[in-house]
Order: sequence, then C-alpha cells, then structure tokens
Amino acid sequence: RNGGRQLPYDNYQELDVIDDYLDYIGEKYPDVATVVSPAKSFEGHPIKYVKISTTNFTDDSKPVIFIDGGIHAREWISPPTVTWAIHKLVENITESDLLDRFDWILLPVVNPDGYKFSHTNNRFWRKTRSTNSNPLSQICPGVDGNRNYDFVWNTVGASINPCTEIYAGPSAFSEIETRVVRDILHENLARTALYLTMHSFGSMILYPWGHDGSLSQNALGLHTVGVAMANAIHSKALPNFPNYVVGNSALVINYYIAGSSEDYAHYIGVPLSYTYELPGFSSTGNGFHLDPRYIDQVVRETWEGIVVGARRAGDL
Ligand code: ING
Ligand code: ZN
Repeated sequence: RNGGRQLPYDNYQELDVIDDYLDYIGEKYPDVATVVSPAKSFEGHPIKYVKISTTNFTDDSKPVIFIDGGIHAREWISPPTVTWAIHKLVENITESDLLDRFDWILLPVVNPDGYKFSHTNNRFWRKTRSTNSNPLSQICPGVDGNRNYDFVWNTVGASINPCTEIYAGPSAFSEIETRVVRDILHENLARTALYLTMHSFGSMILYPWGHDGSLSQNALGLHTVGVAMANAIHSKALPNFPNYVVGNSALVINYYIAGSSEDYAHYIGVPLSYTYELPGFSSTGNGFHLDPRYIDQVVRETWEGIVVGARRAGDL
C-alpha cells in the first residue's frame, strides 16, 4: 500500500489497492476527478467510480463515455484496463482532446465481492456473491451479472439454476452491482455516446444484439467504430498477440445470450455499445490468467482502442 498513489501494471491489482487509488485520484485532482460511491455491494464493499470532466459534469452538452470492468470476477485483466484509462485521462495526459470533448465515467470493479473472492478463495469465481430466497442459492451463491440486465432477461443463454455459472438471478436487476451500472446508464442516457464493458478473454470486440444475433439499426456505425478500435489496438499490439475479431456478439461467439449489459445499454438508447474480450495470452494455458508480464502491454494497447472509439463516437 502506498496511499493509493500508484497501481501495479506488472502484476494484478487487488480490490483494496484499486479503491485506495480511486480515492487518491479524487483527492489529488479535485478539479477534474470526482469519486462516487453510490452503493455497497452485497457483502458491503463500496462500489466506486470516477467521473472525469473539465467542467464537473455541469456542461451537459458534452458526450459521455462510460467504461466498466470487473463484472466477472475472474477476468482479472479487466479492471486494470479501466484504471489505466483513469491514469491516462488524469495523471498522464497525452490526448487532451479527450478531456476537452468528453465527460468520462470509469468504473473499474462492478463486482467487488466476486473480485475479492477470486483473489482469496477461488481464482475462477465469475459471479457475484449474493444469496436469495431460492434455497439453492444458499449452497451456490452468486448471480451472473452479465445475465442480470432487464432486456429479454432469462430468455436464452442463461439459467434459473443458482448452481450454474450463467445464473440470471431471481429477477432482472436483482443485484445491487448491476443496478449501479443501470443507474449510471439512465442518469447520463441523453448524452452517452459510447459504452464499453471490459471482459476476458478472446481478443474480440462484440456489439449487439447478443440475444438473437440480429443486427441493430446502428449496425453500420457499430461495426465501423468497432473495426477502427481494433485497428488502433493492432497498431500497438505485440506480434505474437492474436488479432481482434470484430462483430455481432452472438455471431462471433456462436451462441445467444440474454440479459447482458451490452444489449441493455443499446436497448435503452446508447448508440455505441461494446463488449471487449481482452487478450488471454497465458503460459499456464488459462486465458483468465493473462500472463502478468503482458498486463502493461494489454492496458496500453486497449487504451489505443478507447482513444479511437471516443474520437469516432464524438464525430458521429
Ligand atoms: N463472455 C461473455 C459472457 O458474458 C458475451 C460473452 C459477449 C456476452 C457479449 C454478452 C455479450 O458470457 C465473458 N467472457 O464473460
Ligand atoms: Zn466476462
């Protein structure tokens, strides 16, 4: 612990260290960064995000870019890509146009309970850690956050069995963690130009509709900006890294999924909504544990994608 001043990018980031860093950013840069903690997780951890704005969110003509990470606990490369974006917008500004033109909302760990549990108990934990009145949930806690959103909830690619990894929950938005994301989306809906949700793994940029594989009315924009983001990432990627694949979620991953945040954000009106499946390059053979020596590389190349996505979103 160093008072939160620096996060590691040569190793994975623990929950407490991320929380300290967000507080530090809010204290050190009060003119541009505001830390918000709207709710506590099921187990009582604060769910924190940073609002970054040169006008303190008062100039509501600026488009908003919203990026979240860590909804799935074991996808450890996800939170660092979001904390790196905070670093690049506040501490190490090389793209000042992004600060001038946009307001930013950055939420590195949507699911702090699961994230912590994956560090302390079970490296491959995916879900939240909640229990509910379903007796099975006492034995099998946790809901799949990315099946819990209220758009065609629990119709396909999800389960009502708490003991599965894709448990949709007892009802849509049963989880406080997904309600926090929902509320951010609705609060800023009129001006949110781009929503990115960071997952791993597979080097893919996916866009709606994931629930049935059909193309949205904005498919052309979604695909064009998706390809532009992927090209920007390629331009900084290591030669041994797989290229990103860009496409409709269901068509690329080859199954349908209901209740994802990507579909929900687009359904309520966010024109550009993507799931990033970050790289899973690993010597241990497990893609959720990207070899830590690549964390720095992945956060930097992902930032290139974010930069281009934001600029393109602002131009549309
Ligand atoms: N994959 C996603 C999941 O939630 C996905 C797949 C992609 C869902 C796009 C919805 C939309 O299962 C991971 N890695 O979690
Ligand atoms: Zn995931």
